[in-house]
Amino acid sequence: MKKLQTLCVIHKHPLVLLGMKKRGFGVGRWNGFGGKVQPGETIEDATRREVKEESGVDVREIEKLGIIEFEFKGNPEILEVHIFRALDFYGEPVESEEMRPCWFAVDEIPFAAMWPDDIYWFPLFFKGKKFRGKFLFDDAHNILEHTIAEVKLL
Ligand code: 8OG
Repeated sequence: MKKLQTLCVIHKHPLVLLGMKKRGFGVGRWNGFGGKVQPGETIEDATRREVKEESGVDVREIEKLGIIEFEFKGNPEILEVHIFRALDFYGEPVESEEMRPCWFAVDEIPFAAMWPDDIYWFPLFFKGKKFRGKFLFDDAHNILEHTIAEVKLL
């Protein structure tokens, strides 16, 4: 079974807006903003809605740069995460119940406090490359297997 998820990273060079996840899946990690796609919603609309709910800002133009599938050993569910870049936003970031936003320099991304796959694809993301990948994790969120490749089309 596949579950669609969105993830949006706001990249206002040389800074990136990340949020500290305060609860739920990925708690204690810095990440972009995103979540589940609701029935009847496009992936792009879900991305904009989640960014607004979690960070307080509006993103209009978003570009899909990646699709990554995540699997956890022993769990049949596959998370298909659609990863977007926003080069601009409107409003001021504010802390929500789910996320505490903070700006980071692109060369000071806190990979040690992020999902372990992020270090594999953020470099492609920053170059504006499109990519596809798959990661298999164990229960402790160690990467057991992975593929990541630049693609022309998503
Ligand atoms: O709604 P929920 O809290 O479940 O959203 C989870 C968010 O986390 C969603 O934006 C997708 C994102 N996400 C994963 N796995 C990974 C991952 O391995 N790396 C990153 N950077 N984000 C992930 O679900």
